[in-house]
Amino acid sequence: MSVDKHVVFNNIDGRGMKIAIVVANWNIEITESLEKWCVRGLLDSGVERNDIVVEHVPGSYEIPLSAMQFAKTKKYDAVVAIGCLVKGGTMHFEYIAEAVTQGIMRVGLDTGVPTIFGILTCLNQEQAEARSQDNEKNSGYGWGKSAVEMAHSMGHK
Ligand code: DLZ
Repeated sequence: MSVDKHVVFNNIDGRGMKIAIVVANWNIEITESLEKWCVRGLLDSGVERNDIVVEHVPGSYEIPLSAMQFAKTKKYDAVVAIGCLVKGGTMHFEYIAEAVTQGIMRVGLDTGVPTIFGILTCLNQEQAEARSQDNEKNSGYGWGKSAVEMAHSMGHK
C-alpha cells in the first residue's frame, strides 16, 4: 500500500491490463507531464508498455468523445482522461469544465469501463504547475494507479 497526503493506493497487480489514455493538447506542457507520470504510475503497477495506448485530442472538450470510442470497444480495462483547464477572463472555463466533467462521468456509467477523471481545473498557471511537477507528486501518477485499482475492482482477472 502506498500513501500520500490525500490518498491511499493499494498495490494492485496491473499485469495483463489494457489501458487507454486520452490527452488534450491545450496547455500541452502541463498535459504531457501528466501523461508521462500517468504512464509511470501504470508501469509501476505492472501494466506493460505495449498495453498502454495514448491518443491526443485538441482540447479537453474533445476528450469525452474519444474516451467513449475507446470504452465502447471493450478492449480496455480502463480509460484515463487527461486535460488541463486554466481559468481565463471569459466563461469558457466554466462551460468546458462542466461539459467535460459530465461527459467523462457518462463514459464510465454508460459503458461500465472505469474512466478516470484526470482533468485539472485550475484558477491559474501556478496551480497547474504545482500538480504537474516532474516527480511522484504529479497528479498523473495517481491517475495511473487509480486506473489499475478500478480495473481490478471491476473484475479484471
Ligand atoms: C477554447 C479553450 C479554452 C479557452 N481553454 C482551454 C483550456 O484551458 N483547456 C483545454 O483543454 N481546452 C481549452 N479550450 C479548447 C476546448 O477544449 C476545445 O478544444 C475547443 O473549444 C474546440 O472544441
